[in-house]
Amino acid sequence: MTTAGKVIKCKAAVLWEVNKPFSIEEVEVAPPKAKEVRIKIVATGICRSDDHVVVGTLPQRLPIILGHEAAGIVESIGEGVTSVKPGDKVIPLFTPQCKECKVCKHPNGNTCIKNDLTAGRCTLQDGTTRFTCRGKPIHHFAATSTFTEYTVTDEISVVKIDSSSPLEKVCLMGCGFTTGYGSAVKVAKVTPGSTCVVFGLGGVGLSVVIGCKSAGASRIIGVDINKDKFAKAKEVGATECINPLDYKKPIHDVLAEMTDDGVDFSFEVIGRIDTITAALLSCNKAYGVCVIVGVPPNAQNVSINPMLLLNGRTWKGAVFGGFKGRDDVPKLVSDFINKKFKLDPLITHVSSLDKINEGFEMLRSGKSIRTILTM
Ligand code: PAD
Ligand code: ZN
Repeated sequence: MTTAGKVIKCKAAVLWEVNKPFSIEEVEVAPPKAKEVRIKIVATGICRSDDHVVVGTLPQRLPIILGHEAAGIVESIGEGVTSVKPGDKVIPLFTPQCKECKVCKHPNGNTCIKNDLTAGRCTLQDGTTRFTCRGKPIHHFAATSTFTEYTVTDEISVVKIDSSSPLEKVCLMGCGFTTGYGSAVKVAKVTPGSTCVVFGLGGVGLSVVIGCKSAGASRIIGVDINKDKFAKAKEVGATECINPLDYKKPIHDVLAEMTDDGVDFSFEVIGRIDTITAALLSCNKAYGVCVIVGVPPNAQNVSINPMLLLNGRTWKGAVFGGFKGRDDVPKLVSDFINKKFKLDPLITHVSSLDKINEGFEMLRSGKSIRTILTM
């Protein structure tokens, strides 16, 4: 029996209030309108950005269905959709690609003006939601909302991937892997033989390490206050790891001594003001490149002496590794299928949507890298 054109009742994890657990609810998912796609989610990862919303540092409109790192299969399409069809394997994109705006048309821009991260409407492009629970409309997160068995996205926020893709792994291409890997290879443009430092060795930081290694960096230093992350970091390519808590000196001074005056490329993959500053100070003042990847707490500023840049440093930031979702994600998935890199080391736990709260607890306690929830 086809579900196309009908409301689908399914299970979803709803966040009703900040700092409260998710509640597993039956939700109604309306059919896709014109230029929209309804997707059966197969697997979704838990990313720290979801947790930023739960704890209130990334404010969104509530109630909401979070989740933005997923893979699934198209269930039905709205009028005028041409890039995907029912049955296609797809990845929802929290950074859309309309292909028409000034940013999409620029070779180096990826934050399409239609992205909802800056707009913060927590709806689809038409300004309304497709989710209802207990008679109330439920908001969308970053136009993806993947902690649900079915979701609806705009066509600009979804991309078809190879039909042989293992969805329970390539879901990481929807955020963590792509963000980290691209921050190294596309944003920083890490060079062969260079020295890199990565602050924060979670799912995104480890993906930066993988990117640095594949770009040919000869020295990759991991920095984390949780030494339990070091073994995995070395497994994916870190040549050494240090814990700032083991030193009396500021960590950028320790790194300056270790690297003869600063690294070529530094990455902040935590989302803290103090480590954003430390990462900037850790790269060489004449030619170092520092990339901000971590999402900092809302409305907090970094104060720096402009002299830190005047000598020649470059300071950049990017979402989604600077990649254009609809152009680049299918290529990354093919690279994965062709064994250019591994995703398995990032996946420490596989669980079900019902266990979402335990999954978030493991992220907060530092016990997991990525937990994948399968539907
Ligand atoms: P995670 O929580 O798995 O990893 C963060 C790591 O940082 C952990 O290993 C912590 O132990 C470590 N850490 C915490 N505090 C410190 C400290 N003071 N000094 C050193 N290490 C510390 O998170 P994640 O890997 O899922 O995400 C990392 C950040 O990247 C987070 O802010 C998230 O919101 C952001 C992100 N940005 C994008 C983007 O597009 N720019 C995409 C996805 C995630
Ligand atoms: Zn994410």
